[in-house]
Amino acid sequence: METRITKLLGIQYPIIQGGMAWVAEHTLAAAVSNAGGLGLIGGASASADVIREEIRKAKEMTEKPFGVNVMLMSPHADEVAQVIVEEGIKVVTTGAGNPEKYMDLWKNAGVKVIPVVASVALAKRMEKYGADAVIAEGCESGGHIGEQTTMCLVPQVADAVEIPVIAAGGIADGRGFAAVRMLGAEAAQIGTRFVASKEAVVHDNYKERIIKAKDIDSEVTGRSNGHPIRVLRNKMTREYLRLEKEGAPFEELEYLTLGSLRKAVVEGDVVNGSLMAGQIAGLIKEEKTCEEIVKEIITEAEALLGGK
Ligand code: TUI
Repeated sequence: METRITKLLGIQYPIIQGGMAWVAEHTLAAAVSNAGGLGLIGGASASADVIREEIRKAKEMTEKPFGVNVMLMSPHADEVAQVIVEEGIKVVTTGAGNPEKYMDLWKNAGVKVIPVVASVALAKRMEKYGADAVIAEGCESGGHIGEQTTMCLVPQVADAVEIPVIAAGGIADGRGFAAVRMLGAEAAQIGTRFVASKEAVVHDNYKERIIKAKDIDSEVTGRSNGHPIRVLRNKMTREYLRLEKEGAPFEELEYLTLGSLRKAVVEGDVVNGSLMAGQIAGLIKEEKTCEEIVKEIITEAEALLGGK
């Protein structure tokens, strides 16, 4: 299953792990890379020192390439951008913004830059600024999302740019993987499926909510204030959506979700915590190792694609 992405990144399978805040730490990143995909450390809002430590720990756990995701709304994004170069990281994905101001720094250091885009316009702009590939992320994804679905966004981005396209949002098995290959993607970025992996250092309560999730358990908070975040329904989302309807101030609402992601991931508070997860959570039925996840997706997709 060779594509321009496997060649660009020097990986065996065209599967990229999502750079999920609090979830994508060194253990998960190393496990995905060891399974033949590209693991990523999620920078989220962590300090540059924390990211440096995470990178060093991942290096001890894998010889394979792995990357760092820079969440561009982080107050520490400038320092994290620098740490990536200092630590010799060879691939960066970015999210929740436009990474133009870091392009020269990274390109000059030989870092492959792969921005997440939620529109054709940003994909074209990123290509012009020297991006090596783009991740077209549909609104089926967990966490901070754009407006368009994976089904509609991926083929339009694939038609609009020459660089390889990675699809994200709603992919958790070989069928989803094969589908996005048919839409023109040369790899898939997968998030939620890896949250429910054995190696993800995530509270068991969180994993269990993903495994028990039904198709209709996904909810989007923050649509009205321009900060849509996809999560699994719980007491927090009910409260959030009620406050949102009443026109509560943005700060109050923002605190309710972002402040509570840690509560869900680390403490296992699935009642008040923010259970960021994609719409595909309903498809995930058991915890598996990253190796099992990657192998099963590739085997199923190969059978479906028949050498395509
Ligand atoms: O970034 C994500 N997903 C995330 S980040 C996150 S943690 C967080 N912390 C504080 C504030 C907000 C979030 C949880 N989930 N996915 C990548 C992604 N990027 N999805 C959509 C976008 C995006 C949207 C608009 C990228 C660029 C963009 O426009 C940039 C511009 O300036 O035109």
